[in-house]
Amino acid sequence: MSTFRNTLTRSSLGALAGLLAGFTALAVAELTASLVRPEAGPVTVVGGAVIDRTPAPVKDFAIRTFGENDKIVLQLGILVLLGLFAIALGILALRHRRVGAAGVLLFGIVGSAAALSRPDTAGVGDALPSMAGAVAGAVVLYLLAGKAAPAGSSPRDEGAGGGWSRRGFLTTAAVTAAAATGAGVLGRVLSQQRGQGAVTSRNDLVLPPPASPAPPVPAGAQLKVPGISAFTTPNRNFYRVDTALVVPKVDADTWRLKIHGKGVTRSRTYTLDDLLARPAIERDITLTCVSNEVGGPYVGNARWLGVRLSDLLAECGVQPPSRGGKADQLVARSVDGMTLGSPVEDVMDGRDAMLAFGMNGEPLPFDHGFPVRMLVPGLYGYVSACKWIEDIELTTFDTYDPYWVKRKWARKAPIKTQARIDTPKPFARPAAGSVTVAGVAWAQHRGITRVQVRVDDGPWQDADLAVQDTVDTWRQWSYRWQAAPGGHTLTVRATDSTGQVQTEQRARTVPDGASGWHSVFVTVT
Ligand SMILES: Nc1nc2c(c(=O)[nH]1)N[C@H]1C(S)=C(S)[C@@H](COP(=O)(O)O)O[C@H]1N2
Ligand SMILES: [Mo]
Repeated sequence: MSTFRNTLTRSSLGALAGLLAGFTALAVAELTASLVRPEAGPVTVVGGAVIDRTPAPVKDFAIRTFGENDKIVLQLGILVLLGLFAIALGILALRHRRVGAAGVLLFGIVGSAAALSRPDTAGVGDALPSMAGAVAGAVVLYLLAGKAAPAGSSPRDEGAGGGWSRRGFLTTAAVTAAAATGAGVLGRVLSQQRGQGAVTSRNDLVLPPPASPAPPVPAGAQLKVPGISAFTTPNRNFYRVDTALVVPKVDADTWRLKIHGKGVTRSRTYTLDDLLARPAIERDITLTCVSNEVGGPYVGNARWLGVRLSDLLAECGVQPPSRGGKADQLVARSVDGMTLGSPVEDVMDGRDAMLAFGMNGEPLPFDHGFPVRMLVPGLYGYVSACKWIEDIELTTFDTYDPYWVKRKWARKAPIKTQARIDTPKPFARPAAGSVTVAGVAWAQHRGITRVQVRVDDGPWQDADLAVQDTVDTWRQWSYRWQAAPGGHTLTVRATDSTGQVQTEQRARTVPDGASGWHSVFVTVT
């Protein structure tokens, strides 16, 4: 009995030693990362490497299940796993100190490998945080295991600290915990300070007045129906989809954009001041994510300020393929190594493809790509809307597959015509009588010309369309329904200006966007 109790207490000492070693490793790694590159921290690089390798259906599942919290869930998952391994290594180290310590080093190697495998790796320096953390963790585990092990229990691993002493163990543990916490906090503070230049550059940015302003949003574009989406999505509510575990903080003063590649006769590099000095265009554009399910939330509309992309391309000598240009794919690359490919033809066909630096009257928020992002009306975000852009390469679809295309998503992805019911909400219980059914419909760059609503299996009825802002924005609609008591299914479908009626055919989001009709079930009381 007492042996059993001894084993139990010793195991918990081992577990504690393991957790402390893991905590020290992470804290030292974060401190090192704050000196090398905050994005090279072990949880960030391992999380990034997991994202890079996540098959499209799993990524879609994560977005469906966790929504925009998917990244937090991923990081928590990594921490929990690390904690469990740390406990196991701690208990192992009671008997085999060197093996336990070596196990910690192994995690350092895994972290370093993950760091070097990221598309945005800045070189071997990125391996440093994980390695430094692992060495610190291994030392802590070796020392603590020595203090926790009874003298002579391990014939081969008799270190200087051999021999169980409660006071020795607890003192070492407390000192370690305090030192690691200090290192971790210092790392956080230093990382924050690194982003300070970017924050200042954003605060100091004065947006130019547009040479080509967007007309005011027509009064009739926003319906006064409770529960309908705002026509212009406020920045704080604008959906965010990207692979960045740490939002890049780019200093506008040192930011550069390079345009180069096939068919570029004059390769050029632009500063933000270069772009701000050009005639600015202001445009309302609705952005949609290919991962948006039918009826889903990953769509938003904003007023963007920026410069015409086709002007810059023309300045660099680029011609669209229809005029003999050699490149048919424009690959945009961000500071975090993301690549997105758009058809050169679409970007230069006269639509308002732009490099934006303003969003709804303020500089781009960091989450949405500060200082500059790309936008192409009519294309899903993953083939057009590069945030934190720093490089544009003209190439061909035959020779280069960007990030998502390597992961089974389509090379070309125009936005599919969609309509969404915003109100009533699913499973709402409206009172019988007049019920307003309303929502939004979008078919960017084609425009919405008709929206129809169906109650149960009844006939399609025309909804009232709100005033159209532009063909590049979504359009609101409403339908006054005389609701009879009981359960009812409301279904909506839209028609775009090409006459194409939104297909009933259900498609998953992979590879080129979801299709099908949005339905909502309600119980009229
Ligand atoms: N650098 C970078 N740009 C990116 C992405 C990304 O992961 N990294 N995601 C793209 C995708 S899939 C979409 S839908 C849009 C979303 O833009 P938002 O987050 O501003 O809404 O950004 C695009 N631009
Ligand atoms: Mo997306």
